[in-house]
Amino acid sequence: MADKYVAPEIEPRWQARWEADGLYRTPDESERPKYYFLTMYPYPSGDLHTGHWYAEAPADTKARYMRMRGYNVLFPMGFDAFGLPAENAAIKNNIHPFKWTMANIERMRSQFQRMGAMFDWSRQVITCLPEYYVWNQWFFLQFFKHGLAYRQKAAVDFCPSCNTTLAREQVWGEERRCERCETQVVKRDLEQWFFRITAYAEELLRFDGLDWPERVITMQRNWIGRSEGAEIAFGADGGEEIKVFTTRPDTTYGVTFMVLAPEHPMVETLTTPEQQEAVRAYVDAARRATEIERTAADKPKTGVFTGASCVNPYSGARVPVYVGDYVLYSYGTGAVMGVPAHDERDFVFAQRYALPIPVVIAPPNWDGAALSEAYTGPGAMINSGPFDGTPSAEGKQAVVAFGVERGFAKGTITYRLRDWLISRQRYWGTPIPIIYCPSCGTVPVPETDLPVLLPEDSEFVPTGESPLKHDARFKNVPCPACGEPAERETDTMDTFMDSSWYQYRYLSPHHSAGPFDPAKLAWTPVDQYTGGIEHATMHLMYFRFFTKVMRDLGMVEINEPVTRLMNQGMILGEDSQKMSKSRGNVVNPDDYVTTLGADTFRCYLMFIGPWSEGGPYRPEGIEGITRWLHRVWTVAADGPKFADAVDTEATRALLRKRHKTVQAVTEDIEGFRFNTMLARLMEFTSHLARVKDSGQIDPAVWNESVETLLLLIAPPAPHIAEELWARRGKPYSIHQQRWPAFDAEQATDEMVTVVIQVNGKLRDRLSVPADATREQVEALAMQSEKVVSQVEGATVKNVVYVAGRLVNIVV
Ligand code: ANZ
Ligand code: ZN
Repeated sequence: MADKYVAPEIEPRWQARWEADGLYRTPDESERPKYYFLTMYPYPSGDLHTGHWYAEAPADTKARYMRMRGYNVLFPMGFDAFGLPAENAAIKNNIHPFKWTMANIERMRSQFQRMGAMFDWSRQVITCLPEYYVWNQWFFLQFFKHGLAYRQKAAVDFCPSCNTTLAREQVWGEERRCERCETQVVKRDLEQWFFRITAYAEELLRFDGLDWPERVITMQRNWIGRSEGAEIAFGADGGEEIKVFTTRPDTTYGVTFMVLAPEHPMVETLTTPEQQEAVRAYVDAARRATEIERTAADKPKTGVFTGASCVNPYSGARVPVYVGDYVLYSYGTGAVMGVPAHDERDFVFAQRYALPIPVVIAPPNWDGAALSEAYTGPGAMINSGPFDGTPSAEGKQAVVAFGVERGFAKGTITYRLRDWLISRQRYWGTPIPIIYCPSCGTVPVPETDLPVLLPEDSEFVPTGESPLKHDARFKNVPCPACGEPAERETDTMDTFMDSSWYQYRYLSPHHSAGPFDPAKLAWTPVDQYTGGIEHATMHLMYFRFFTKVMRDLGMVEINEPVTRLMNQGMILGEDSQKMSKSRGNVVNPDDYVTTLGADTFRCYLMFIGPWSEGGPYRPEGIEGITRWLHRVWTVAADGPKFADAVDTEATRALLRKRHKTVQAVTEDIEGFRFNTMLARLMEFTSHLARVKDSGQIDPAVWNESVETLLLLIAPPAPHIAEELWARRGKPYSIHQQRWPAFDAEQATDEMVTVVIQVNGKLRDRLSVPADATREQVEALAMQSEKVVSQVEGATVKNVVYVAGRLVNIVV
């Protein structure tokens, strides 16, 4: 009897060997086809937790499988090392963010290695190192040069008592109070840097050729929010024009009021002296609320009359102008024409302020009575001058064309997507490479002066203002253009910048002549990307945007960074809640790894349920996996003692089981169904265990079957597979072997025809698998329609069964 399966002894031994041999180094040149498998890199928060394992172990399994399928697989890993948590932890533990981050990275990398993941660590990327973030700065300069980076005032939260701006996390509660002094914050406009992602809105709506989850595509579509409609100009008092964006030009004859967003510049110019005070109070209050609060469906639609009016260019009607916070300044033109009969928000607004609600689109079977709610459907236009009788769908075009001809309307497309605000008033990020000079203005740092290093000795405790502002040595520099004293930009970049192009850095992580070596571009695009659904919009939008800009700058030739995307679900605590320290439901993977081993934990996580769905952790399930791996050991570590006689039936059955298993496991891994893959492997193992002791399996078939089992478990359980492979005297390494093939014909069940009789008379013939049990065949016979019609109402007295030949039902 071979010694027992002791994972904690086996696993570190193989890990050291793989590392020493560079088994997982990915060559750039290979005869094998390339396969770039990218999984979202983690934030170096300190410990590799179960969530990381849940994301990475199945990804590693798939990557290993692709390698065995004959691909040259690039499977890199790195750390998303800038960002707020490092600053917070640094403050709490009184340690520099750099030290804290690098120590965490060390620790997490060794945990990844202990997981048995086949990452090629020679390609590691750490975004907080100058050799990485220098290219963030370089990209920024290219964007700037091409008009894709610009500076503009944008609203940030500001505490009037502390006299400082606040990060979003520093604003508390519904009342939006400062976390330090509890004063209500206000919005303040700060000059901030933006990337012009809106220039790509239309292209970002196209997903041709992408194998992405429908859910992500929908989320991105909604995020971009394309609306077709028209811009219509209403002449206001004093000769100014109010432009509105509407998706329903067909309702224009039903406008009874106008609403401006509180931030709209015309609020100030239009408000009459009598309304001054009321309007100002309303605008101040509105500026304290967030967009989400302002546009919540259940929030009352409020407003204040400005005292001014404007004229509907279609009907000539004069309508009052309000300011109201359900209108957002950042969308469309920041002004809305109120059509209460056909828009829900306008309807409640009109009711509240007793404004008329004329119907201009006739609802079906409408009797002319006043509406009790807005009618938003289609219908014939009425009370609409020359358009009366026109169906609303047609009316949209006709009304716009009419206005275009007369110069007060134009067809437009509006997007919800906003430009990407990249400025952060934080220390732990990439400095923005810009210098402000009193005489030359905004001067980009010359490329030759990069990187602009993040000073290590700045005070980084957040004050709400950019910490670098208080670092005189950083801030005061000569202007690169004229040499006179100037000031650096002291904001740092959003960390989504780092992850927007990191997949290119893995190709040549230490390349110093550019963000990546163009000679390595054959790796792109990424063939498979995996990660959490929480990145469906921001990261995955910026990611696509970057590649499109890089294409337009002539750096790459692809249109999309990722061909195939897969989102895993989330692993929850035993209580089905998100794992968190405060809930006390956190599962520590290290505990399992040191006792049961990484293979067990990997397989267990994959066995919980479909990877795409996630689910709660169930500690009892881990025993099943433990038992299975011990059984694999018993089956494969040695033996059997082959008898002289060979049972050909049993041998044939094993062979068939082998082909069936290879086929099913292959299909399951392809489809990321790791749970059913493991179920098949368990079944196959049981089959092997069942027939092992007889010793009557043909030795060649036995050995082939056992070795097939090991090859199939090599991706999910790489250590035990390698160990047993070696014990069987097979050549190192199992991870360099080809994935086993199967013969579809041999994988299908052998069928036999069974005759079905009722009281000795032939009634039906059924084709059943040769290895079907008596119960299965009897059940099938009883379901046969021809049998049912004979047996109905009668009592079955006896069933005669001749295996593989006949069923006779006696009634
Ligand atoms: C008149 C009208 C009549 C409208 C009607 C709708 C129905 P989507 O589809 O989301 O693009 N709107 C325009 N700008 C706005 C802003 N800045 N803040 C809040 N609402 C705004 O919505 C477009 C519609 O939302 C526009 O069409 C406008 O109301 C409103 F029977 O114009 B509509
Ligand atoms: Zn200058």
